[in-house]
Amino acid sequence: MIKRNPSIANIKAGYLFPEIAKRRREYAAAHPEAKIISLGVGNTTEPILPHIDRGLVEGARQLGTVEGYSGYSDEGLLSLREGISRVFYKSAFTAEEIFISDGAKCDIGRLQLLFGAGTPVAVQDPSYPVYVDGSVLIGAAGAWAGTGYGGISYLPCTAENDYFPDLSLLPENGLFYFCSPNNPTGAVANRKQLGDLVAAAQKKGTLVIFDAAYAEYIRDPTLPKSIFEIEGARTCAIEVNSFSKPAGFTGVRLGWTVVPKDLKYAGGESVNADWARICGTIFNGASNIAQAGGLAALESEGLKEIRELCDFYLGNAKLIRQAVQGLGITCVGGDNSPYIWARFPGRDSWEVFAEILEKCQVVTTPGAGFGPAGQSFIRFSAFGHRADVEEACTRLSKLRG
Ligand code: PGU
Repeated sequence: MIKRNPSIANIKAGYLFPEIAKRRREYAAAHPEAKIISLGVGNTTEPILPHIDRGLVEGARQLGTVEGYSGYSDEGLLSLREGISRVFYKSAFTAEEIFISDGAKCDIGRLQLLFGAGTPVAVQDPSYPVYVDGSVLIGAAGAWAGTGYGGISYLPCTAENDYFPDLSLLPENGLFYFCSPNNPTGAVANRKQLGDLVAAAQKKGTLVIFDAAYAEYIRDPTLPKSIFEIEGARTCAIEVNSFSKPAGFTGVRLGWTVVPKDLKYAGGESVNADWARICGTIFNGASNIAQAGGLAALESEGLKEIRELCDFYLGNAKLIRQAVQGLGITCVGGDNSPYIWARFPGRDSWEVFAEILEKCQVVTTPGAGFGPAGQSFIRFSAFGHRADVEEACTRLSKLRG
């Protein structure tokens, strides 16, 4: 028989979120009367707001007309690429530097094809598990471990270092995944920190993959929403972003990746040209209906709706944070991000997850799933209907004592 890709054997048993869903199902099967509330996976719950929704509906309707019909859209609608550049990057990028995707996660997975198995990879610890699992799948762990070549390193980003890594640990000529606002801690890097990151990346030849999926949750106007607000980032960074969390497109599927033309490999070749080649080969473009929705989202009414939707989830985050703090539990996040990161000193995070499920019938996410530094933490997601979040907050008081 055919041999299994050895990289798959190096991946952790199950992807974090399906594992949580499995535990929820097991609990529900054993307690059919329980009304379980999820503050677990960061999945949007509120209806898409009217202007953006009309864009989606109109996009679908157009497909039923001779004039409006469209087929494959390859790298994405020109108007959408230009619109993203205008709205989020002050038109600093040409349309050829903005690639429309079916979501940030999908591009995070595909991006590693640019670099291959031998590239050393570093991640913030804790961070979104796809950075590590995706790197393992491409072969960055396993055979390379301990050889001084390739491999994955975890850079602690905890309260002790203001959630910002020791930049001397950046992998030389490697990749560094950086997410701000961070999932799960909610920490947002300030302008000085991002400036230091760009300077260190340039010095060490590190390419930063900057995940800005939660940028629209930033409410502090002094905090940067994009790494490209920092001078020099064009030569050392790629940014992934998404309509999922700001516009409620988790199921619609639409995102984008910025690959500047100034970004070059060690040999001087264009990363942008390679990314265009990869996307053209293994990706046939995002849904044209989703892109019509994206266009509506970029109009002024759409942007107002994005603000409104993020404000709603931030309102949930505030309630959760108050409830958790009210129990005397230390927590951060929730002010510029939809996640609350709560500390349970000395406890195993899967055990705390089980306790919260058992006592409160509330699903959370155990911090250990985001990396070693997440042990003893729980992530609460603020994505939920208001009544459910309020009910969950009331139930959390059962953790007292
Ligand atoms: N980047 C970050 C930092 C994320 O947290 C998520 C979703 C994504 C990208 C995915 O964006 P898409 O554009 O929708 O692909 N994180 C959620 C959902 C879990 C998952 O597996 O993606 C979470 O709960 O962490």
